Amino acid sequence: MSDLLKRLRAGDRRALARLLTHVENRTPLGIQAERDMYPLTGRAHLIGITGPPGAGKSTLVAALIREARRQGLTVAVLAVDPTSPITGGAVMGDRIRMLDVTSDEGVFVRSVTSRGRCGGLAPALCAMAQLLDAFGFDLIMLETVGAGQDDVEIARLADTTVLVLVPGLGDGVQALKAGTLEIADIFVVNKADLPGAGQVVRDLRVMQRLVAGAVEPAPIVSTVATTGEGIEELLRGIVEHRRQLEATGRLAERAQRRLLAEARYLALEALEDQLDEALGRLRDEERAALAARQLDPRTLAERLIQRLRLSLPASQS
Ligand SMILES: Nc1nc2c(ncn2[C@@H]2O[C@H](COP(=O)(O)OP(=O)(O)O)[C@@H](O)[C@H]2O)c(=O)[nH]1
Ligand SMILES: [Mg+2]
Repeated sequence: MSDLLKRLRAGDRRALARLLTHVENRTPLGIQAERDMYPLTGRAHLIGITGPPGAGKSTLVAALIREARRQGLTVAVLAVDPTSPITGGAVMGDRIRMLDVTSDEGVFVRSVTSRGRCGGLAPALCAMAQLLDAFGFDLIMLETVGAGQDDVEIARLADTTVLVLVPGLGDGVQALKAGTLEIADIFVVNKADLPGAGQVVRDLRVMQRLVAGAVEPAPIVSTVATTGEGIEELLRGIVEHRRQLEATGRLAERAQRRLLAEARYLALEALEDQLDEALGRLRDEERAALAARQLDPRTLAERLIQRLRLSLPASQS
């Protein structure tokens, strides 16, 4: 076992930070770390925090960290800001410094910049979250800017998805895409100190009545992230959501769906790589035959499939 991995298992945070980079970049050592630590995962509560830019997500995360620490829970944060990864990370860093928890072993914050090949967040984030889970953090918060696809991915990744809304969102709640509302396990109406917050809450309630079916409407929590108002209630709601998932067996169901999706994604990625490779090795005669209408694409596709070397890229052993 590599030295880094030994240190990780011994609870060394610097080893954790370095291995997270390996996992993010999917180096052989990162892949090895994922495999090695996998049996230790499945304990942490994964919490997705999403919503439009400027809604106060980072401030909210900082406030949640403070509350969680007060309750003796350890917290790791992965902050993703696709529009501005660097400043996004820096802003989060500022908030954390503000908290004065940089020397607190129970808090770990990291910004994530890399994206999967298909533009998706999930592969890197999922693997990084797993490493943090194995390391033993109680709560893992994933902060992402609400940008359509990312929201949905986060919801798939998280046990509990918190959608942060604020007053003054143009057309308000109506402007949100239907899919965005559906992913929320908990709604937060942040900046409750500003005019219009009450209206957002009322709009949400109306919306929930309209779509209400068998499902219980998601709780709505008003917060002022800058002062900490409503944060205790929010954390209580988050913890309660997971407790309910566990009690009804839906937690295991979600986890299984997530892990299958991850396996599918990894297999698909490897297949794509090898398919591209096989296409690159295409013989000149075949290219010519294709153009001359002597070889049809379907037959070529069959040949390509036969030429695939069906295995995942090897990890360091
Ligand atoms: N008035 C008010 N401002 C807030 C509140 N929460 C956050 N802000 C401010 O909103 C701005 C954006 O916050 P930030 O956490 O960076 O938003 P993010 O882009 O969603 O992460 C900052 O200037 C915060 O100080 C709140 O509850 N009330
Ligand atoms: Mg932010």
